[in-house]
Amino acid sequence: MNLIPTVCYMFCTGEKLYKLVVLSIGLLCVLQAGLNITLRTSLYGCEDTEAVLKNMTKERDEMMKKLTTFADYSHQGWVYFSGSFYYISLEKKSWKESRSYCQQRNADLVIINSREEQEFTRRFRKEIWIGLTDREEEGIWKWVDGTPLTTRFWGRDEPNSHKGRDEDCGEIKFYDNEKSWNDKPCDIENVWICEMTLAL
Ligand code: MMA
Ligand code: CA
Repeated sequence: MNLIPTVCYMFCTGEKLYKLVVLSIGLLCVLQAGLNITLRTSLYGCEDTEAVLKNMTKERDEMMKKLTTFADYSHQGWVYFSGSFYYISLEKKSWKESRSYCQQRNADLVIINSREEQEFTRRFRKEIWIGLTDREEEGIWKWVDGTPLTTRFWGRDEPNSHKGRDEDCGEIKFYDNEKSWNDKPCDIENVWICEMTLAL
């Protein structure tokens, strides 16, 4: 094709010029649309990367927080066992005071819901307050988180409200036996075990 006559032909007559303008506008529109689509997809890609980064940062911070908590509690004498931190006291307090001690440290008196946990509490070989009470309703024993008893390790003939006394708080007493729990008056002073369950 001979270019010069063609270009001249297109530009030299008014009608052809008009056609060229329409064609150019059409082409520009197509180009614009293409560009729009390209830009949009690449920008969405960026947003994705940003979201992933944000998520990774969040996960990192959460993990660091857990690690720091882990270090802090270990440092203060808490021991880790199967998903929870436990603290066994050196002093003795009433059941209620023992419980506040735990609550002030983001924990509560120990809740025993497995044989492993039961063994764990027994091995200290002491009379120890646990998170068990029937203070709200006599004879209805509940854990401090409000859950009813499922696994029970009451000692022989316990709970017995011994000699008609109000024995509304639970302790480990007969630690030589797997069935070690006893009900005892809440105002007596015992050592205690706190448990802080780690969020999954
Ligand atoms: C203590 C007291 C009671 C318990 C009996 C079991 C003598 O009282 O701990 O709560 O039931 O011992 O012998
Ligand atoms: Ca008792």
